[in-house]
Amino acid sequence: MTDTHVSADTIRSIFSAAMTQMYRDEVPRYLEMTRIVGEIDGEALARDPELEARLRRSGAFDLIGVERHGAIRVGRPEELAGLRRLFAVMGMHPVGYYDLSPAGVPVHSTCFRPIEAQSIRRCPFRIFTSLLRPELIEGEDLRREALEILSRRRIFTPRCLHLIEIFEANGALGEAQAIEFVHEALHTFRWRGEATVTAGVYEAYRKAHPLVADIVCFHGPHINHLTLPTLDIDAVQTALAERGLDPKSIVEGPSRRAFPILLRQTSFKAIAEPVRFAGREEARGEHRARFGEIEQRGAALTAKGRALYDRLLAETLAAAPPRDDAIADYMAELKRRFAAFPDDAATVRAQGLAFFRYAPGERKSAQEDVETLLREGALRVEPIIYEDFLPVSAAGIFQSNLGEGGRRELSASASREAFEHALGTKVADEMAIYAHEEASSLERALTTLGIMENRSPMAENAGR
Ligand code: OOG
Ligand code: NI
Repeated sequence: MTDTHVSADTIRSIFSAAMTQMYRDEVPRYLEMTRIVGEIDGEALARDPELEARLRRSGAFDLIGVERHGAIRVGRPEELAGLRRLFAVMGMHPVGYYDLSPAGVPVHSTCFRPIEAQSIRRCPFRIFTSLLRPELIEGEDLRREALEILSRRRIFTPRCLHLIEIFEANGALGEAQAIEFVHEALHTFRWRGEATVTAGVYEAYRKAHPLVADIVCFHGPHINHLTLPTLDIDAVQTALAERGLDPKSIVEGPSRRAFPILLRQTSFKAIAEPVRFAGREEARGEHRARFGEIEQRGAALTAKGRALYDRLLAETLAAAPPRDDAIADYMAELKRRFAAFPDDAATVRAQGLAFFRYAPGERKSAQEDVETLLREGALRVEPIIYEDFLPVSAAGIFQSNLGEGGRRELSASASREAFEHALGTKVADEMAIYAHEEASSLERALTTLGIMENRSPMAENAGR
């Protein structure tokens, strides 16, 4: 090969930029949202003169306005396995298993994402990917027909598959190949405004579940949303409503906090897009699936922190369900319940509720004890940002974007083994990734300080 090799991080960056361009063209409202987020981030920076310096220190400044994630849904196990190979070219690997059936959504999911902190910093783009569970479609005929319809489609171009094979054989792509790969891969995620089935068949699936129709009735896994980060999600939420972009009624996740945890997100509701149906009469109609999302991320929680989060959220939902006519009650209840979650870094860390990254500080110290080093400024600590998703939140996203009828009661247990079998590999455990990052950062920092530590930082975190 004469071509110089391109890193996976670079290919992901090119892909993320191309995907963004495509989505802005396909969904103009998304571009409108991008402008609003830009204005609000600008105001947030102007309001708080310290903010820029803080963001620059953590590396987050350069990622302002850069898409964090997108989401797709596929129908067949082979399609999921193909996506695993495609995303691997871009350094995106399956992390986490999400069972959406408790929320009445007949899919299970993972997130293809970069894993190393350095890679995330270079390009944070990830794709939340769901696989249909046909066994949860109600109605024997619909179930059988869905498999038949899906078996007829091919979601990757032959050239894309060939380039994936080249990558797998050589461990890398050359420059020209990388550009071509991104171009070919985009075809898989493009919206074509064309159903593969008749209007009647589409309607049958839409009635069964709007999400099933979105998966079964089209050429492939069109990108269903992209997500921008923001510095002030509450301001974006207000602005979206003021400018008529029709946001969901609540910001999902915890309430606004001094020490942000996990993530908060909101979106404008799915827009109606014209669709041509198959069949002689070339019927036309519309399909509602695609939206734009905004997120603001906080610290990754340990198992202990997550359990506390889950309990407080469950209590909130039980006491004041977020009904459209009672949003203020829900928000007030959320704030009240989450007062039980410590809201400063020191307490969160002392109680082992979140993961932290350590680095050598500016001062020198003769001490060796971590807490003493921190107190004396020889060691610094910052929260590790959560890079994954909330099952509850994900389910909320599905529902509020599918209109009426998006919610069904599904009695299905998680089916992680089946998912991993389809995927062709195990999904990585996100908790292990955060724990490893915390432990290795501490080890590196202590080594840099010249402290020979015998105790293993890993052991220190065990059981969290
Ligand atoms: C994915 C929903 C999950 C999020 O931000 O929680 C997600 C989907 O609608 O297909 O992206
Ligand atoms: Ni999302």
